[in-house]
Amino acid sequence: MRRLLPFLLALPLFVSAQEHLHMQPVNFANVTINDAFWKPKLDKVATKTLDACIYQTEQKTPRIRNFEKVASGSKEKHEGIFYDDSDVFKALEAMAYSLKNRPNPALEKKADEWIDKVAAAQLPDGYLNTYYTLNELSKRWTDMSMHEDYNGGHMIEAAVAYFDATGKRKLLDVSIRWADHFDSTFGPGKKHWVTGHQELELALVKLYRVTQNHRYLKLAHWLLEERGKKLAYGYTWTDWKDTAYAQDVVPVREQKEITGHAVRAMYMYTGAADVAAHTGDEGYLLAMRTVWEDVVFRNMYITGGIGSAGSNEGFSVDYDLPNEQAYCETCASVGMVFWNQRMNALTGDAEYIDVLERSLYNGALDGLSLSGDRFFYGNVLASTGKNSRREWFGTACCPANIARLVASVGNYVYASSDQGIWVNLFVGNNASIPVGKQMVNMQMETNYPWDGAVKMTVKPGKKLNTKIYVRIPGWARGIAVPGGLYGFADQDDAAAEVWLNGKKLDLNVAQGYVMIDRQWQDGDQIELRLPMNVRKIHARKEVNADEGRIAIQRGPLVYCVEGADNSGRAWNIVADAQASFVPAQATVLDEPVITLTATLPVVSVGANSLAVQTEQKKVVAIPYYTWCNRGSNEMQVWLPTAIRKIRID
Ligand code: FUB
Ligand code: ZN
Repeated sequence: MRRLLPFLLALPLFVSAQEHLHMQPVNFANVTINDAFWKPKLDKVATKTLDACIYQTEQKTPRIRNFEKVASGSKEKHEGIFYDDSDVFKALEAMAYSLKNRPNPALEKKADEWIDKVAAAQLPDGYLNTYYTLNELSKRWTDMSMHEDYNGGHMIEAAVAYFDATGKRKLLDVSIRWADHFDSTFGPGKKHWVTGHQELELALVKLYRVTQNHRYLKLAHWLLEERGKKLAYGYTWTDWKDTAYAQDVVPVREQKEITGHAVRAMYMYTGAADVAAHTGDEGYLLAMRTVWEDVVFRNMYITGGIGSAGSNEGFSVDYDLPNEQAYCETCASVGMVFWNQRMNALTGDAEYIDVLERSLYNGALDGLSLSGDRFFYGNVLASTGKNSRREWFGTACCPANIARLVASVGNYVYASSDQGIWVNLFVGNNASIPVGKQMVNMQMETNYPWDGAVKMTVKPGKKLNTKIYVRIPGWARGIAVPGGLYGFADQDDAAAEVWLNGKKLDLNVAQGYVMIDRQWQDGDQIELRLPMNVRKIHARKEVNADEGRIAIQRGPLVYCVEGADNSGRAWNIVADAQASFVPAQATVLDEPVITLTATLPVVSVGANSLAVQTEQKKVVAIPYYTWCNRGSNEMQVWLPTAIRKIRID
């Protein structure tokens, strides 16, 4: 028992068999991040982002007030938007993760205060929704588009996270009562329901895992099965376009194409993958792979962002990936991280982590300012200077979403099973990883994403025969992205290297990993050396927006040219194919970065305004996620390779 105790203590409070998973992601609570890239971001979320969320939720907007009104029996109406409750819950979830990373009694007190207010707003039958309770209770559960389920789902996610972080059950009990209320109203032999904004599905699986109550898993499965049967058409969705918008045209297991609202889609496929992890539903897996290919092969930005159209906050037609008009919501990139993690765990294939890494370091991280308290809702890939990071939004789904993702980023570093350990992301950390019945300590030291050297020291405590799988990113093997939507425009023969205790190993890569099978003992060392040459990328010819242009990438980071480093201009630069970009250490505000500098043709209007002139100038590119932190100014990710594509006005 004494041997088992550290293992039990290191596990999250709840574990459940997910029989059909290839491996289980290692919970962030087991992964102490201590590197120079992510650790300051975790700290910034804890000190700045959460403060911003709390201030906006409690003081600047009526979100908390709505709960207080319900609790006090006030006759006042709901203020704000019908899905505002969800922002309270998402902020609570981020607070929970942050408390686990760095205990903070004042933050915990604030969370407890909010939870008391939420609990006081619950009706005796378990219903909880401030919009309907204050405005028109008799109409509750009459309109599937009204996010009652979405709000409930976010409450469940917050409850599970807070219970895990603090052991306190109050919000969990509220959520159980809410879920029981939902379960008593909807389900086989009861009323039909198609979630208007998917979210509850994945949340119910989390509730199942913590309570071990099978009813919640069945309910999640049932909700997924309700889709695509036209149950909401003519009732909630009155236009066929709306059914595509909500991924409700055909049943989930028959879906082949990505359609509609990007965040809805991501949350739904995440939920479907979670259900499949328990049920082994092959239909879901096949459908998700086909839809995933449609996303990644034809509809994803180079930043890993998705959902190019503002009209539906989602997907339009294949290869329609405008840069200046990109919608590319932060929440959609967060959803890409969720879904790709699940796909990796179901299949054991690292190409999902390639996509996850791209979305995380680029599309998602761009949503959070370097100061930690400003946000992007949409993440354009080109700007004429009209974009700015904002303190908050009317629809404020993104701020707390990026906060909860960053605070729990440790979730994505490792996965394990009784067969071994999978190293997915390269983040300096000290981790306790369950392998069968043994806990393995793993220390990772790295200056990634700036440097490609990753040193891992393995300490199993007692000798252990097992496999360690080290991901070799696709971008380090000549694969810019799975499926070839983007490809490298240049040749680079530098290859990744894996060393074990000072001896170089053959690079046999299967499913994106190098596997090392041996008897491990304390102090064994794996070194990964990733080639960090600057790479030029082009898009498939079908992507009109990127025609005649290249993007720049180094390691997992996509770069952009911003006016702040280039005399205010970013649209008058020609990146000829021969240009060579030289890395240099620099800072963007207080963020240490590697910038890339090249001497390139820069076009400007001559003194007499009658002619243009082209001069060779030093041009600086910065990591995309750091742009627009020095005010609004021009920016481009895709640089023209010919003068006919430049803009000098
Ligand atoms: O509807 C709730 C959230 O608001 C969605 O996920 C976002 O796209 C925004 O519309
Ligand atoms: Zn959002």
